[in-house]
Amino acid sequence: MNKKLLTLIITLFITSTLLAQVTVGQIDDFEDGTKQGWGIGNAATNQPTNVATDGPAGVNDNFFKYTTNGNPNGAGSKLLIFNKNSNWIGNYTGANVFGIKFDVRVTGSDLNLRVAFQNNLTGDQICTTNSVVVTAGSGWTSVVIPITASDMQVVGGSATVANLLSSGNINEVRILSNVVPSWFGQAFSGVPTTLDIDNIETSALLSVNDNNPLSSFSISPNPGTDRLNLKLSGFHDNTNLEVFDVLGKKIFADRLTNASTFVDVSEWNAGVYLVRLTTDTGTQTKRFVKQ
Ligand SMILES: [Ca+2]
Ligand SMILES: [Ca+2]
Repeated sequence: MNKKLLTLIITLFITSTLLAQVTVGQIDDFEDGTKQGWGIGNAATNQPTNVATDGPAGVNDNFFKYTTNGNPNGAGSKLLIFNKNSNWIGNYTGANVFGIKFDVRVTGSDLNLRVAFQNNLTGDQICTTNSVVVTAGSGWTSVVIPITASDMQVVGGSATVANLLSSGNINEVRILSNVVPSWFGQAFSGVPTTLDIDNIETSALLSVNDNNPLSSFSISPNPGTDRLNLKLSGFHDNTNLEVFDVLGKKIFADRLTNASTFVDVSEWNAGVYLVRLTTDTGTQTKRFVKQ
């Protein structure tokens, strides 16, 4: 084969592979009338649907609806949806995806929502350690599920969470309800439970509250060598600072007493760190690179 043509084909292949990967800010809003790759097992007869109106934005806002069949087990009984589309696979750490955000409405049973991932090469599985509780009958609610290495635990196989998140081999994402971290959703026996969901988005910034006072917290310089300067738009009591390394190990923790502060990072190893601020109203995480 012609060398130039071969190079072109290889370049196109690499480009298309990169384009297919998960990216920050991608949103499944279901406005195209499809399920955008979200689904449940093929064996179930109660398949989810795209509903054309009554989403979080009201009239004509499409959303994804799944109702469990109320059976104690088997196809269609578990509160679990998954996606294997190319835009949901890849390297979440490398893509700076630290959270999964979505709008959700629940009827039937209260849900303990979690996000789980699988590595297709090893079969290893991870799930978020803490659940986000959504009460049945409370209408549309916005939630963010943090998915950094410190937010998740291994639920199948022998991977470490950090390695799986950065492996580039994630081939399946799940949104599920379970009282414990798991690769599987729980069945609500006898109680058909409905999950309405919309605007499923990958997020670089974690905030459980859009009015979060932390929304303008900044880090500088980034990358940095000696000092990590932190600036908050406003100061709130009970603001805790934690820093995690890329393996999810907490390497620094402090309670802030001021809207602007700094941490001496001169002794830290070069690499990527996650800087997390937590107040009574929410949590936000940013990425810091030590040179
Ligand atoms: Ca929508
Ligand atoms: Ca629409």
